[in-house]
Amino acid sequence: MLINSQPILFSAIQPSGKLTIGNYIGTMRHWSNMQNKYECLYCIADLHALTTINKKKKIKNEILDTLALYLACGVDPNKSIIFVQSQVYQHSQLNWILSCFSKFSELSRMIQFKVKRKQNSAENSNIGLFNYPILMASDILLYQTNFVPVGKDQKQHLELTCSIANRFNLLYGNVFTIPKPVISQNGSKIMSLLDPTKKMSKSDINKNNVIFLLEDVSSIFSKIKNSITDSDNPPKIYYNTNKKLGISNLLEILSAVTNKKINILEKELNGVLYSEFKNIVSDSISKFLIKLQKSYMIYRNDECFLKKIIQNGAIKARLKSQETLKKVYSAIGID
Ligand code: AQP
Repeated sequence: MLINSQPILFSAIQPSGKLTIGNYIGTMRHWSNMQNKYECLYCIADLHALTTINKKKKIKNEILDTLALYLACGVDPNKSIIFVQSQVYQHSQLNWILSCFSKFSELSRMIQFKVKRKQNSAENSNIGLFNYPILMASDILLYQTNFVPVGKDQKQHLELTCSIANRFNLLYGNVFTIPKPVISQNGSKIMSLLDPTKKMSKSDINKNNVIFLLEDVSSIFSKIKNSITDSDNPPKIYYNTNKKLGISNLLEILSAVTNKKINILEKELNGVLYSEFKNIVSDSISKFLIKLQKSYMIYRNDECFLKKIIQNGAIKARLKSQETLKKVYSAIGID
């Protein structure tokens, strides 16, 4: 049973490839606990994924993989609404309306658009990539969301969501709730293993940069062994994202998979060599992934159950989002 008096929390991940430990640490690891404090909506953002995926590939399987991972991370369909974005047409409807309240100049400033455009070459960049933040604003605003747990990379998009909502509200009254980001102090931006100046991303062409949640654990040791640290002599393990990017990144990952605070880890790792530190990190990631993957497999093997969750989630999400869409239509006079 959903308790409607709780604040509303919305979070989503694109099924644009295999989910990474960055996705987990930045958002998913918080989802299970959040169900006790909020009315949660967990969305699989397949429309967003269309901006970057290979268009010849069908993402049906990725959607089911993503859902099974949500469940393995402790999302409970009896407590939360879990749904697939494309099955709730209200998202596309509001997307168009909000695009008429968004400015070209503000979208052009979005860092993620600039980064992805570089990766895709100008002629391969589609308009969806540019409009991505408006669809994200629609996702959030449709549910009168109070809180949005995100990684640091999405902060700018959330600020834009608030600007669009405020602009709309200023004209038409309080149609939309203004959402707040929930960005945790640690782990909100897990970096690439071979280049700790850039974010770990599921679409990275170099798979050695990334730890995937469903990858064979036998590859973890070599990925972590080759990860970039520093040449400090004597080697020292402490958290400092200005001076020690690589070490700090590994500490954030270790902290998330062991549930130990970074300052405790720093003490435990005092005097430890980098090679030994990397062994500890690899070992802890592997243990964590083996447990997660075991639970994932149980859910993933039951497609009937997964499809039922998607069906039920869509019904609930449509009902909820329709209330806001109705308000919006009425505000602009197209009801
Ligand atoms: N490296 C990361 N560290 C912390 N949080 C991260 N997130 C993504 N990467 C990291 C957070 O995960 C949520 C869902 O992300 P998404 O898949 O919807 O979009 P994204 O941010 O574009 O993620 P990727 O992995 O980089 O995907 P691709 O490669 O497809 O673009 C978000 O809350 C995000 O902050």
